[in-house]
Amino acid sequence: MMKEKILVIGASGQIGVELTLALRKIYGNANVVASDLREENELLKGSGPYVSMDVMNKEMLHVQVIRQNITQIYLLAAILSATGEKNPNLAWSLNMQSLLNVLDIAKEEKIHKIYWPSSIAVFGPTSPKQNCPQQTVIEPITVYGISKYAGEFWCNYYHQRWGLDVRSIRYPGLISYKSAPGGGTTDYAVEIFHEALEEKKYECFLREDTYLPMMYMPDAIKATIELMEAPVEKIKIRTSYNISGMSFSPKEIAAEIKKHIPEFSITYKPDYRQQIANSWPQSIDDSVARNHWGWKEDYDLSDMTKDMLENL
Ligand code: NAD
Ligand code: AKB
Repeated sequence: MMKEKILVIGASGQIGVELTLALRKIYGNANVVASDLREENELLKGSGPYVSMDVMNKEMLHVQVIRQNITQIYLLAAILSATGEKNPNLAWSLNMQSLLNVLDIAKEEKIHKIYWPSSIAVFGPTSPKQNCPQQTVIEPITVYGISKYAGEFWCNYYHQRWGLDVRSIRYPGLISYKSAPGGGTTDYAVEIFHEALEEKKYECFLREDTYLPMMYMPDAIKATIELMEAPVEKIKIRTSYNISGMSFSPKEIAAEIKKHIPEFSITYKPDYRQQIANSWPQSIDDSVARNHWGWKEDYDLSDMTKDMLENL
């Protein structure tokens, strides 16, 4: 078997920390190089190599790939939906250029596998709201969604034209307790747990009936690793796979938390993120990922809530 050396870009972020730790368990600490623009996350310290790096600096990225003998890249650096609407130019430039830098270097250096996440944010108001299929009308209205949709086609292009093995998942909103979320519309579903434990109340920035597709982080990590380890002939979608975990509204997650913290209360003060949430599907059809590489989630709303409250 080929000796793998993995570079995780954006390793100090919400997904990066947990994915880096999971990859280190599989491939060995020394074989997974974490990198980020910001400082190394506390949870990563002492667990393996860390390089401070701006993915926009293509030369520096190229040097690191050669110096560290990198064979696989996981690109997680991005600006998410809510922050993206505050600075659309920056979101477009980071989300696109980081991907093009990685794809170009991967092509030159014969990196044999690349992971780049897309998002349910590719879907827009004209996509089906319920059980949104893998292939459907896709007209995103956020700069983040536009960048993810364009990115999907760049991945497909590099695969078709140069045979790069780029794999991708359209993550739903991710819920985790280890590292904080970084400026998304679904972040309320993480904040609510912290506030429930600390303040016994939470003011939600989305309306009570705003259903969104969500997933617990252990499922997202499992999906990512299973997708990356699947035999190449099973990966037939080279844009990005729909995957689904659960769907709920703020009212439903609040009711679930109340089962464990009876004094918890929630109020609602929708802001600009409501419009973003309204443009996304409420649930996702992931039957293609299930058929192609055997995707199946482990956590529903009740399991996730219990586990979050136990671990926070
Ligand atoms: P995050 O914001 O928590 O982490 C991103 C990391 O990238 C940060 O640590 C940041 O410092 C780093 N970064 C930013 N600019 C950089 C640069 N120029 N060079 C190097 N590093 C840089 O984001 P996340 O939630 O971990 O998301 C990771 C990926 O997954 C993103 O592509 C995101 O779009 C996608 N995704 C996330 C979710 C979610 O709910 N978290 C859902 C769908 C898709
Ligand atoms: C966001 O809300 O921007 C992210 C996502 C669904 O991509 N969590």
